[in-house]
Amino acid sequence: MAYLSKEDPELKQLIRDEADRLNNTLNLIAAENHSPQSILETMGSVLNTKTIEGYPGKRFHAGCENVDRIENLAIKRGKSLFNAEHINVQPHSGTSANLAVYFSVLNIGDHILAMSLPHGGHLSHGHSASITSRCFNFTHYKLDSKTEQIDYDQIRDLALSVKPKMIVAGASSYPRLINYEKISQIAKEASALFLTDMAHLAGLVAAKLIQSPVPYCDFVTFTCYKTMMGGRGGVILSKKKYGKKIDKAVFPGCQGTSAVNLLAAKALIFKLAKEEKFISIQKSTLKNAKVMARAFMEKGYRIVSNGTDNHQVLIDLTSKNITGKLAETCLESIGIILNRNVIPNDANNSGKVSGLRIGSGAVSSRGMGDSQMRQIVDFMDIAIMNHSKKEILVKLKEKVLKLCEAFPIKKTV
Ligand code: DSN
Repeated sequence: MAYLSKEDPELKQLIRDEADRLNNTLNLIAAENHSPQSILETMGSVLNTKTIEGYPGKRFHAGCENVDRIENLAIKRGKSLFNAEHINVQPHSGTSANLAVYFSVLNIGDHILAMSLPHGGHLSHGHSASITSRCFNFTHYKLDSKTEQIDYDQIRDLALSVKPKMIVAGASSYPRLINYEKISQIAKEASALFLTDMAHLAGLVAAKLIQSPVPYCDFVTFTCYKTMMGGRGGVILSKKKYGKKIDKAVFPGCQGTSAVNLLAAKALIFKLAKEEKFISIQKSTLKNAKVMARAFMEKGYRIVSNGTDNHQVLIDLTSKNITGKLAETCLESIGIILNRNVIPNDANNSGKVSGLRIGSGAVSSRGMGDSQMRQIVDFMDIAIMNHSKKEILVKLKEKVLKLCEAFPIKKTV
């Protein structure tokens, strides 16, 4: 950062502080990951300059010969990685991608059936605070209250009674796998289109470790920075017959120019995702989540749905006499970074919630394995049980730092 150091040392120091924070803490945020240095280089490159309204070969500004090749490379690699008939790599984010899918084939006021946010769904799946709920008429399905897993009969009943134009699967907080085939059958029976938002799962799908929704869906959206480990931004996969509508909905429907540096980072991560290093990080991500879930259960914690099939573990703190908010703050004080999370049928509706969501992606990409996961669970348990005892927290912070120092953030996948 030689130029930044000279021109804005204050800002440079803030960026350095953030790099130190990342290195010196354990990142258990399920929606984050450490990207390879080559992704950071690509995002910070001269590609930042170009304005690219339109699509390769059909732009509204001159000088696109190189960026056309970059977008085409991202398209080719993304289609091949996910075995998709059509791909649009321009969405700025997962929410932009979902909005574009809705607007590509639906009219304002149309009905959509999606997962309720307190049961794991995302804001852009029709939460009342999201613009999606002001444009479309959402009905939400909930999890089965006993298994805390998706209740496919409930989805079918709602689909047949509400007759939505679209059914949305996918979640931001759901530790289990989704039966896409079953939902696609329900969608067919109800004459609804089927969108899966696999933002959290894209890396695991790319590594072919869990079922891909692509064969079963009309549309699949995802972001590139969670398990996918790439740069920021969203992607839409679709059946070929919706390709033109999707492209029109992204540009000019929902966005102007896209960010070429991010398109290039997408092209890069789609290449790296086929390599053994990426696949082995994804394998360890799955294993590490299971190890943490088991370790918490052995210590008497209730884990929502009693386990995990992906990178997430959702802990119910109700019996531990601490809110999600207080646990999040206490863990942050020892260098363990995660987020409080609402759990299904959360009794704590004060905004402080009863759950913690943890994700195994970032610690796995640092190279940590079974024994580090068990150590992390030990640290978390001691901190939660002693959240008001400063001297214990100070000692834990030192131990977390030691663990971080043994596993520096790697610069390559
Ligand atoms: N969807 C949000 C999350 O899961 O935390 C941000 O990506």
